[in-house]
Amino acid sequence: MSKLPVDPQTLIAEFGPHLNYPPREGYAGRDEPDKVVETHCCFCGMQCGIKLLVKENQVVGFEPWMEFPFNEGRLCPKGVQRYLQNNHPDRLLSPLQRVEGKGFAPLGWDSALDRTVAAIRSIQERYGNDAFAVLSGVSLTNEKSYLMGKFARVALKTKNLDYNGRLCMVSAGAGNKKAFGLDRGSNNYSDLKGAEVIMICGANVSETFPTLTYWVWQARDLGAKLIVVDPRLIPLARTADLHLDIRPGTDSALYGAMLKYIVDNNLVDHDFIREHTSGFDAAVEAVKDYTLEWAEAVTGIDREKISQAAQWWGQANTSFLLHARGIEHHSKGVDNVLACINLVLASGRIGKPYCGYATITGQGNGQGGREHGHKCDQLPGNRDINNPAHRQYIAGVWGIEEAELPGQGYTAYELIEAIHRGEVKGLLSICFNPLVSLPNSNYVREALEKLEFYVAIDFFLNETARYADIVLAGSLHEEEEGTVTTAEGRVTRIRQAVTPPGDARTDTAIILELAARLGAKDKFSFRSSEDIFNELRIASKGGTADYYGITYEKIEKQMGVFWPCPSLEHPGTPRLWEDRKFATPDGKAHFNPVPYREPGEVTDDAYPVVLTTGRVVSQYLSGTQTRRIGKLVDQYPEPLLEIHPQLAAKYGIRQREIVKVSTRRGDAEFPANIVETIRKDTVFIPYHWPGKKSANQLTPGTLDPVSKIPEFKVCACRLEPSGRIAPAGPAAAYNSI
Ligand SMILES: Nc1nc2c(c(=O)[nH]1)N[C@H]1C(S)=C(S)[C@@H](COP(=O)(O)OP(=O)(O)OC[C@H]3O[C@@H](n4cnc5c(=O)[nH]c(N)nc54)[C@H](O)[C@@H]3O)O[C@H]1N2
Ligand SMILES: Nc1nc2c(c(=O)[nH]1)N[C@H]1C(S)=C(S)[C@@H](COP(=O)(O)OP(=O)(O)OC[C@H]3O[C@@H](n4cnc5c(=O)[nH]c(N)nc54)[C@H](O)[C@@H]3O)O[C@H]1N2
Ligand code: SF4
Ligand SMILES: [Mo]
Repeated sequence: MSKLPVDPQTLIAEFGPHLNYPPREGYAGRDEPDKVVETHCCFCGMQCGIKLLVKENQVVGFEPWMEFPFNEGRLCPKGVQRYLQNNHPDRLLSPLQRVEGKGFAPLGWDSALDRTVAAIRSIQERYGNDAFAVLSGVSLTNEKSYLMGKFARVALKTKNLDYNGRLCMVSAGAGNKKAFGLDRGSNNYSDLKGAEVIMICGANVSETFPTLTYWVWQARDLGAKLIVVDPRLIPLARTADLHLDIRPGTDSALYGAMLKYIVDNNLVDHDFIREHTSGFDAAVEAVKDYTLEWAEAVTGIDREKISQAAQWWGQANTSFLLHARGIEHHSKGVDNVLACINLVLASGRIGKPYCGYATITGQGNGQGGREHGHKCDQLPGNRDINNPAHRQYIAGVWGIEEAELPGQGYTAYELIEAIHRGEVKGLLSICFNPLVSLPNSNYVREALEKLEFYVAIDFFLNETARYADIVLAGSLHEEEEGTVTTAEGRVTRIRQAVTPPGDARTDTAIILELAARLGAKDKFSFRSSEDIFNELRIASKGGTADYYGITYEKIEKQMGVFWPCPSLEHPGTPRLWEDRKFATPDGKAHFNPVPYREPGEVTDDAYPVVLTTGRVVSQYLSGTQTRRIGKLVDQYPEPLLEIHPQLAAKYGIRQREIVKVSTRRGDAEFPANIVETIRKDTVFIPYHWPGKKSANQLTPGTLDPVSKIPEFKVCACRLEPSGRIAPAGPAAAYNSI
């Protein structure tokens, strides 16, 4: 054996016995990859840059991509495991058909597509075009999102198309459009660094957007004050200057009282308000009675903390306000968003260096996917399907008559209600697992059972697809070319690293083939993802989300381009509103009055405890992908009920005792995880699991009247200890944060 540079025993003593050094006899070491592909993580809206290592058309590993400007090589626990999906043994390698009583059997592509098209035709002939619905998802690229919108309206000719962003980004989208006329975070995240005050509302940043934490910490290192609004002492709140431990469902009361405080204490920017906004007086009038005492009673936050937060916010020279689903998943999600925006506008600190506001986009392409037309009320470029001029323009791009373009259809949960009523009889879903992710899952299951025909496109057999008649084996993020738009509004390139395994096909190939078989081949003659993107550019031209000046080449050259980018010469727009010209019809930013309303369901004697739901760092959404990755499962293998020691003591609940949680929808059992980091009147359950472990057996179908987002973040529940202690697993050691 050759002479070792360092004595192995010293190394083992220093680093422990896990160290594989010196190499085992005969160990060849890792092969060099055939290629290294610069692309992005497939999970959250940060879309961190990553390099995938490819050997023999399989993804075999990853390396950090240090040059990508947002994450500079940093990745979270999901990002470093994402590469394990391409070769996963559960991958769907061919289409499947359901064989009654026997599960699923493989099927050739021709038969699968023939059966699908015959079923669509039969349903549409008997019940009308709108009886066949589409549910799409925004883990899909911009190209596929655009394609799904066009496919539903032009090939299927149905109005009933909606997407999983309905459970995610729509409250923020509606609020942003009302206030600014455009739906995008105002600044890129490097502007966080120089903010004097950062207020983060209902966003568990360290667990849900871990790489964003870096930019917040940069600001803290430079002396910024950090205010966190969350019913739980989340990891970020532990290092905050102020943690506002809010009672779920009461955010608009807090922001209303803060607005009153800064107005009463003359801490607002009068010049900005006068010159660049409208509606200030009405917004102030709506909160005139929202005293600190009142706000304390409603929100459960000490009044001193509320006034301190308002003072810091009012006095700052630079600031950034961020929020996520904690304030948006409510029957007043849009109100909460508007109440935050009112605070930002009153401060005048927007559209300047280190002054910004943003909702933090959730899904991988939650930003681009909400702009290019697979929402029931929207056309590409974030155009309005009810606006005659917008309809005319898109009909022109698609080569159809305006009258042929369907109108507004049902939103995602309303579609489930329409299936119950018998109005919708058939469904195609892609990139969506509604049985796990929609509220009131027992009701959703009954709807799936009522469908005459259901076809799902996925690369894993998710829980909803188990109810499908046909499952079409689709592609993973790294198996197709395309673009996504990150939470910052930066359009980036997704590169194809490998082709889909086995007989699986790219999602695009599947949709194009279905369109052709439905008789619309002439409208779907794209030869590549870039072809689709080039049509999207034209379709978005002149819309608020204008991508016209963005090309694949420009994205490569600039390492991403921020929209709006209206012409080929335009460099893109990392920071919005620097010219103070807002995208509203009058060019001003709009304040909106936000009178306080109670949540859809409040506690009472029968259901005395507040239940809220959300995420953990190692699992992603409905869990279809991350529950298949061993290390992520080990980190948090099952859903636990987070409960404060005092509330646990009140019901005699012990650590890891199985607790029956009941709501008006149903009941479910979860082991208790007793933590001091949650309010004493609130319990929290993460929602990434299906069936009997699903938190959505408990959540209500109450929707925001404007955005139609479900109220995932607050309902009333009852707790009963079972007397049984759950066996200790790895989760026992995991104290949530
Ligand atoms: N690890 C991981 N990361 C993810 C995802 C994932 O599934 N797993 N999903 C991605 C997606 S699609 C999304 S949308 C984002 C979601 O990102 P977040 O919105 O950060 O995640 P949640 O856990 O849903 O909710 C955030 C926080 O809201 C708090 N909260 C609950 N009720 C209220 C309330 O009434 N008011 C306030 N102020 N706070 C409240 C909860 O305690 C929780 O800490 O994460 C993205 N990133
Ligand atoms: N109780 C509760 N419920 C919630 C939430 C909550 O906080 N609490 N959060 C809500 C939010 S914010 C969201 S975003 C939703 C998410 O809910 P879903 O969108 O239903 O969750 P996903 O797990 O992303 O399901 C997507 C499916 O798409 C597949 N998929 C992913 N990428 C691709 C692709 O490129 N091509 C194809 N063909 N398939 C793909 C995955 O394998 C998976 O089966 O859940 C919502 N539900
Ligand atoms: S922060 Fe989001 S995009 Fe980045 S590695 Fe983690 S899951 Fe992937
Ligand atoms: Mo989301």
